[in-house]
Amino acid sequence: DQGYSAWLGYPPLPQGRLQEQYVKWCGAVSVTEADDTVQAALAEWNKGIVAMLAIQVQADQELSTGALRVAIGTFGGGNTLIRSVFKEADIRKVEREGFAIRTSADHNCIAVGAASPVGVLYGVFHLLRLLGTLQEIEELDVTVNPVNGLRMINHWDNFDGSVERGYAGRSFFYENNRFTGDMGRIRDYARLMSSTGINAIAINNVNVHALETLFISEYLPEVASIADVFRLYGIRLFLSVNFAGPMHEGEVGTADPLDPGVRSWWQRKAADIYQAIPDFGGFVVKADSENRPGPFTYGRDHADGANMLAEALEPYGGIVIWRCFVYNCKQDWRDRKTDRARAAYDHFKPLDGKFKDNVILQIKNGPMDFQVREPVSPLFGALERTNQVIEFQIAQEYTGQQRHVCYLVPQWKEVLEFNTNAKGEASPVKHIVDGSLWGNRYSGIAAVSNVGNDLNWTGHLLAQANLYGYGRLAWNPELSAEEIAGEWIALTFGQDPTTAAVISRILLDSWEIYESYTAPLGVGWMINPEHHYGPNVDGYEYSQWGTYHYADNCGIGVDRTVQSGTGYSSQYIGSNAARYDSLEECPDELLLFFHHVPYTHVLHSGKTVIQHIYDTHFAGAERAEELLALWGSLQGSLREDLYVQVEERLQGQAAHAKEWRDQINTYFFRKSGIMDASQRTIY
Ligand code: BDP
Repeated sequence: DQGYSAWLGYPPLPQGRLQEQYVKWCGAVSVTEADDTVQAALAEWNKGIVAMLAIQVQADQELSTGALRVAIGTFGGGNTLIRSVFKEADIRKVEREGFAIRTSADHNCIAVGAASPVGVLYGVFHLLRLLGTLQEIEELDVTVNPVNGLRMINHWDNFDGSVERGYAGRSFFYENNRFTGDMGRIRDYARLMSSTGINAIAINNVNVHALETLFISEYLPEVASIADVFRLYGIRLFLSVNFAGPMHEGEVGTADPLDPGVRSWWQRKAADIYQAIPDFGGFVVKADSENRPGPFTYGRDHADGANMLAEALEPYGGIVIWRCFVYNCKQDWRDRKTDRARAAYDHFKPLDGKFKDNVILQIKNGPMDFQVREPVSPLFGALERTNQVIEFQIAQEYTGQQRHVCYLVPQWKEVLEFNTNAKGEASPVKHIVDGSLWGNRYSGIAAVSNVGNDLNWTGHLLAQANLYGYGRLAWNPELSAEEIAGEWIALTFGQDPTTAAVISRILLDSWEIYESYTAPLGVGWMINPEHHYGPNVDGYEYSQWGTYHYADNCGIGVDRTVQSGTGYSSQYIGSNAARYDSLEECPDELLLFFHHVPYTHVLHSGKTVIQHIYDTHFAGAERAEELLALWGSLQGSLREDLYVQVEERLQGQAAHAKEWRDQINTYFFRKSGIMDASQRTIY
């Protein structure tokens, strides 16, 4: 299996009281609806029960009336058990994608009821998860609704089969400019995603190349067949589109958003798409960014561009997801006043309130680009009248590329908890992206996928925890990183407590460890250009991408203060702006993001910047080695096929962490000429 079944492998549960309880209640199931999604839920239920409890599930009709059973269905679906267990008041609390589960002694059943078939499916996944994590089920009484409306995955898959920033093999959607037609795999993928609560997937790269512009015309039938599979699992399909689409197909000589020919071209496309895919989600657009076409070419702004597409999709209920990753990638590195970090805010803040209400702006979590440490994007809090989703990157482009373990849920949690001050004290990012702070029509979370056609989906088996964790967090940001890790471990590896403790520790320490041996104190980058893997302190220092550390013999860091720097700190609100702007108050982990300081500057930790660099890099490499030892303690207690693949990755990580340590320490020793206080060897 090699990890193919991921967290839906349903490892057998240990004998004991709970397992007996499950056998007692779960031996029979009552389902009356033929709906495909309800049937998918039933199939999942049967699969899970057979595997976890080693019993066959009897169908309802074969039972005597008093026997215990699980009843699954929509409130209006005609299942008498569902209708008798849930009263009007219960039903009112369940939203379109939510569900209720109640153990009813009176009716001898556990009822999983929902307003819609997909709610039923989510409810079944929930109940299976309760079993897989050994929870009591005799007194269940819960109503669960997703916190975020849009829970989206963005694929960066190309039609040629490559995956931009993909670290888990090639695409399973395309190969060689054709659709793979591997519906089995696509269905398994949809199941996995749906089990975490994902309800939207964009299947092609935001960088849309010439042939991919044909996804909305010539290739619509193939796209539609993927949408058919997604639909079973409550997932709406989205496509990334090329803003210059009308020109690519040669029918219109311009892509000017205000040109009537362009507008009607997109309207015709929308009509064709909805003919083939009635529940098509909409478009994802990367415009005027990294050489992609966009409205700037025509002197139009991004509201003009987005609204034109929104108008085309509006009659069908479609939405435009317009990315805010817009910056000048050809800036002059000698000019310390230009600052890529400012770009998203500078471009989009002035457009607040100008977008149609089926446009959503998609904002990367930080102002730069998915670094191991960045402040939260100041656009969160700045847009009061605009739908917005946050964009995370599950793919570990800058966090070890799925060769290093880096559990990102703690990072995402930190971002979601960040208080923007937008509406006083309690204005965390999570309440902006769930739509509650400003009362947005659309809101939610999107993230760049980390999957490919590797048998285990994510290359590094432990990177599955990020995929799982992302979905769970998008469903409910209140879950803790520990809880999510615990679930994933139990569902993947089974119930052994020692295994759980070891893997949980590896996951929860991994972000901090990765951060400690890579770029220090929030400055970011220091990686090899283009492929972005491995240390290269000056790799981007003298290029045009706007990603600098400004290290010289006296000091390091980017001055983003108002007085002497780029003024970026002023894009934050109130105390956040003041804290980041102040050398004294700026948190250590972001010091070099906001300030240029001498190597002898003393941190809140009491260490100088240079000693911090040395210490964290020695400790980080050592801790990477310990991860391997920790994993080694599980040999024999884990399935061999799973054990060996992680062992191999952790060996690579331990060696590579030393390379990082040595390059970074050497670089700064030579630049600064300052000895390590502990006199360790630095080359
Ligand atoms: C950067 C990637 C690049 C993407 C870009 C984006 O390096 O490949 O195209 O983001 O988000 O992180 O559009």
